Amino acid sequence: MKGETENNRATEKGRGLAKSRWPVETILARGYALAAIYYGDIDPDFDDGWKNGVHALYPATHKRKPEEWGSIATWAWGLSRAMDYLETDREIDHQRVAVMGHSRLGKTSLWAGASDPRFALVISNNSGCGGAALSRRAFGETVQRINTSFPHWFCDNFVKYNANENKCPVDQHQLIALIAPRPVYIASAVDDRWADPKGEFLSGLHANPVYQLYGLPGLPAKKQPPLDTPSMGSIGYHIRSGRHDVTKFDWAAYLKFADKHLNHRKK
Ligand code: GTR
Repeated sequence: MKGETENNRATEKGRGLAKSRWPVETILARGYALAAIYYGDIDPDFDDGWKNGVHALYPATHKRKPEEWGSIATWAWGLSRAMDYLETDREIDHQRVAVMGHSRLGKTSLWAGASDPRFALVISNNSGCGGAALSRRAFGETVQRINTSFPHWFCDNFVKYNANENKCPVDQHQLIALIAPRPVYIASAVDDRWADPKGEFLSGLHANPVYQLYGLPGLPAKKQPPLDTPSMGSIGYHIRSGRHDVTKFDWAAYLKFADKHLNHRKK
């Protein structure tokens, strides 16, 4: 899923600025196709009282309920609609589609993967709070912080857990577990403390019991691996050098993980 620009709206000026995040030639050379979606086309990333994006197609006939979709769920819904299309495209092997997103779109790819089992593999790049990071650690970005900065991202019920994470009956390892038995990769960056790399690792680790119910290995690393050293079972994880970004190192790991699980060369 294509990431945001500086002011969260696509502009001509911003076109191509993040191209280092998209090593298209490497991806194609490995035998994969790549489709990118601009998330603002599904639901623009600002709080407008649910009037823009696809929300306009679902006019409110009732008062919005506290469990109704926020923007992250809307973006994930858009990914499922893209999958509807991919299922009709004979050039695409729709049984081996991976979904990948960075940051707020890493949160989105996890939710798309959890809610739509047609995604055969799920990748979260530096997704942080509301993505792979455990909320209960309240390290870096907290539930209160994210709900304050981005009131449109989650359903209104999430606000109940502002500075009250322990009252929430679930945490993000359960989001990872919802993807089981399908493979999921969680990537952190060491300087991206806002996203809580340790909390991202722990949610992978604590999803293991569910993968084990399927007889699968889950995440092999029992403690956070050294820098730049991916650990790959049915759950993959790495913490790489550097900041909040998507780099060649990240893609090399994703391609290796996809080769391992999607086995695309042996048809
Ligand atoms: C930050 C936000 C994070 C992350 C990031 C991004 O401002 O606090 O949760 O999603 O934006 O999407 O770039």
